[in-house]
Amino acid sequence: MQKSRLWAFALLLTLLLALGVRQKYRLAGETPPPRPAAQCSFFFEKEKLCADLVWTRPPVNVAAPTEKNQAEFTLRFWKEGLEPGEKVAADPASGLLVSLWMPAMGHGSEPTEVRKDARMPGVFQVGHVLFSMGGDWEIWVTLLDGNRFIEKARMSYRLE
Ligand SMILES: [Cu+2]
Repeated sequence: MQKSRLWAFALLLTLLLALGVRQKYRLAGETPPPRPAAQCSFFFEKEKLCADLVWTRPPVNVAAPTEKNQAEFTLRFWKEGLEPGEKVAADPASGLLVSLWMPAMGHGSEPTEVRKDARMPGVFQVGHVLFSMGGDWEIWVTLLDGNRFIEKARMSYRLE
């Protein structure tokens, strides 16, 4: 009597464990991998390309900004590697435009200067970033192939 109960218990436990393991695998299989868009400042859907922005000279909010108030940042382009979370430096299309836009007021700002870092693949220095006023801005990065538009992506930026 006691022994058969023990067997029944062991069988039940085995079944439950097996089910649990299956469930775990099924769930893992169903969970979509995190989209790169969530991990980078700019995500280019068509090119499956990410770009991260790092300020090297952060913007300052001044009443009448001039040349000496200009900000600078580094743009690093990358693609997802084979390992999860792996970032592989990748050069984007041949041309790159970076522009500033204030959507609420429908105006832009002065053109920026984009310079390719010759030593490192996928790295660009962007200078002459001059926000003409405080508030909510967008930074747009446009990929070009020669003069042909490929795609663009934006990042929100608030200048306090
Ligand atoms: Cu404005």
